[in-house]
Amino acid sequence: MATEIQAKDFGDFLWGAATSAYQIEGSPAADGKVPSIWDVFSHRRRKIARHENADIACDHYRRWREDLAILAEIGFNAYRFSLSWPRLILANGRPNPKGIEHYRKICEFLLERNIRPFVTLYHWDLPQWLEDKGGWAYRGIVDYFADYAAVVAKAFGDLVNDFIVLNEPMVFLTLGYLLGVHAPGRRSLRKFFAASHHALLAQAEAARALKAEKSSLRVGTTISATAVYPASGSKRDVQAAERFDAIYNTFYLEPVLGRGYPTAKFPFLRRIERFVQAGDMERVRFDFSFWGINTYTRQVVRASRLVPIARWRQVKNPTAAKNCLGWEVFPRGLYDLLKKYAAYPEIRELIVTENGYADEMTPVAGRVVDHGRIHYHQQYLAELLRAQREGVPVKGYFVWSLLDNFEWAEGFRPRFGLVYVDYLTGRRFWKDSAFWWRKFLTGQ
Ligand code: IFM
Repeated sequence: MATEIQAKDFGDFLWGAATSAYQIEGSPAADGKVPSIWDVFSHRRRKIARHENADIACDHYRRWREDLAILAEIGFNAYRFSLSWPRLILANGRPNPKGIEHYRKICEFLLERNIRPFVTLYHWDLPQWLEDKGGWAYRGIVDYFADYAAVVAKAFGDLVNDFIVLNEPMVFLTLGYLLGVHAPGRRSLRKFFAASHHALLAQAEAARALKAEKSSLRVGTTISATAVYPASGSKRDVQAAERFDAIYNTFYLEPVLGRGYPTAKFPFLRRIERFVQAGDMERVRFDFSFWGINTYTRQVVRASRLVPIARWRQVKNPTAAKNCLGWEVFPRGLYDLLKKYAAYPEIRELIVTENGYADEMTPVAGRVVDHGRIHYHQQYLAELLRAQREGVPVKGYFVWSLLDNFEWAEGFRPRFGLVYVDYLTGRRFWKDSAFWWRKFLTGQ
């Protein structure tokens, strides 16, 4: 039974919570920080629900001690957070000592409490000065990103052993460069394919730059993954599910493993080839220490001639449990994904770097009774354990998220945190799920 599992069943395991800089920090100009694409985009008209922005967000840049003390009290032994590139590198390309000092203090605080930092280099807050040169669609970004990674390795390599290069390339590239609903708000197939290829080149060069500075570092990266199932056994539906899988689950993985872009499953993706130069497919390869999997839901797809390019449509299950964003709760999907990725012989270690549940619950008499979230984690953990027992090398699980935060174009309404944040007063409240996690991890 899902409710009976215990942390010790998972053996020597990483238990963490995750956050990202732009979603929680606020203080957009503190200590010399330069603007990011999200600082700019969130202030454009009609881009973010209710005209919200993350200028203040959780005010975590100033309140980080309080927040990380909660993380420690819950009993996590790992913390995944992202570095803000525009806090660390100034517009003239020079490192910003104040930005470095800020994140060093965070790392020291974590290490003093035996919490292992997992540091993401890029969780979507590209410096605006680089977007002005073309952003990810500009090939020169590869060198800028590798230089940034070298600065990161020098600045933090003595404190941090686990780095994650990119967070969810599929998401920031499709939403930011194809559909225009995330920063930088571009809508162009050409830019999308160019940006996708450059992101993979940059990812591998950054990984090499980290290793060049300190070869013992563990360098991983994170992809978004959605278990996908055909709506029927018909050939057309099965092929639709394969196309979905190619773009959502393997496009940003297989080239890195040396298998090339998955164009056989989705021939339209061949359009990326015009951006591939001699030697590039060798350059995008990197032997990552671990692959991070961020997953929340599943998709069921049916073939549809009416939908251009993709030629599938999603089929919703009206009776399924869903989060407040309409994402189906489907724990079995985590098991299926872990098995799928473990089947690649090139992948040695998997970590669930994000998994969580969004609701809109608010405190009543100081208490947030978020039992939907507790149930979600229990069910997903049971599926993870099942995969682990069948030999999948999955070594950790990070809850998204420690705190309620800015959910990008959706603004602050969906709340993913174990800790409720009152955005008006800044007050933090432990939700019932935070107490559940403490009991699960520490027995207290
Ligand atoms: O909030 C995001 C996060 O930034 C990236 N992964 C998915 C989360 C929930 O949508």
